[in-house]
Amino acid sequence: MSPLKPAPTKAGAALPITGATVVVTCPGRNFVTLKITTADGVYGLGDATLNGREMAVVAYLQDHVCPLLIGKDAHRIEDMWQFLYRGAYWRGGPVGMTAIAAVDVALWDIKAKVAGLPLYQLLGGACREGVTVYGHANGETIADTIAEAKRYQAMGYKAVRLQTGVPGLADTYGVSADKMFYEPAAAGLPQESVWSTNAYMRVVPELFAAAREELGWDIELLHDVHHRLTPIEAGRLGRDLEPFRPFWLEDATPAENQAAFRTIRHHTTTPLAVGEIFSSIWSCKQLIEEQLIDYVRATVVHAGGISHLRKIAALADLYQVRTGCHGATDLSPVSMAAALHFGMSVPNFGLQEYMRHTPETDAVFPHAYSFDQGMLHPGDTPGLGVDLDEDLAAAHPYRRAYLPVNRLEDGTMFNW
Ligand code: KDG
Ligand code: MG
Repeated sequence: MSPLKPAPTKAGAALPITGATVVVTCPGRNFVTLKITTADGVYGLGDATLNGREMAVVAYLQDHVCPLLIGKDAHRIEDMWQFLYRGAYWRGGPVGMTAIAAVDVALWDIKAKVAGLPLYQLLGGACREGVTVYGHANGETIADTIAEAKRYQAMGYKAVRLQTGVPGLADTYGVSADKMFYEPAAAGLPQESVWSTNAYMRVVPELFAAAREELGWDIELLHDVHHRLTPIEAGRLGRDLEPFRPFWLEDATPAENQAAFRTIRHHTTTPLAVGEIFSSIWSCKQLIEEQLIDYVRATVVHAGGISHLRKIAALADLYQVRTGCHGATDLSPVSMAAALHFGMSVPNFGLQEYMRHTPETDAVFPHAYSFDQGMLHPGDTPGLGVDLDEDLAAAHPYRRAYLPVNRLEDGTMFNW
């Protein structure tokens, strides 16, 4: 363990970076972690995991970013962000922005450790008692899905995402045998799924009708379309779900074309969430400024770190758009902690996704955050409150894994 708080130095003195290493580990699934060390012995961690393309970020960091960090002042977080973003000339993109995010989060971790404060205190302090989260209930049938949702309700969750098998399809996004620790990436070549919009559009309203009947109205219900619909289909599904008051409908249509969300908005009052694959503010600028969405799901690890996500949240706040950060299992506990410190401190927090990590993952990344009555709290440990057990990490070497791909019933390549 590095000292959490070094001997006091002159305020404003530089804190030179002396080391930057990338740790890849697979305690059941792959994680990439950047560790930045300073002359005082304080170190910070940043998540750099990009599911299915992990090694591209490893190379970006090791070959191009880490050599730039040595000797730089760890305290100059914004300047470092600008240096890496503008200095690459080739701006944006998921690989580069994930690498920048890892540096940014590691530097915030260092700054907060040096200050002796949990990170959210440096971000303006707590705006709320904790970060309300949603869990994932999924099942092959509607009855199985509702039984899972009841399990979450019993655990104290106030919000739950519902995903159910589509009759006639061999497998469906979001449904897995391994309920609590759902992980879509698998070893070997990408698994090929088959998709039917027609069958899907019929089962989701049935799921929500049954869920309201059995779960009541006090729990928030969410659903992820996972980029599968056209704007007009999304408008129809949103309208069909309106009687059941979903908290949000996520990734209803691919969002490269931000203006497409006007069509969905025109047809439904179901709240819309989008953005887990966004790399920067430019991916959601129009969506926010035209109030085409209600929740922006951009997250620390894939959208440039805490510094950049705060800019997205500040823009969103002007337009009554709230945050709804991605928090799937492919975001490591380092990301989860960063999301919690961010979520504690932004005024327009909405809801945080929380897919639990396995005990194997939690052992590699011991952390201070904890779940209680539907909320996560980042804890009061200085910094992010997450560590990395490097010996244990080394015992779980990288294993290549791919996310699935998706085809229509006639074989046409589609969105997964
Ligand atoms: O790696 C892909 C997953 O992060 C993604 O499929 C999970 O859509 C997802 C969600 O909402 O958690
Ligand atoms: Mg999603």
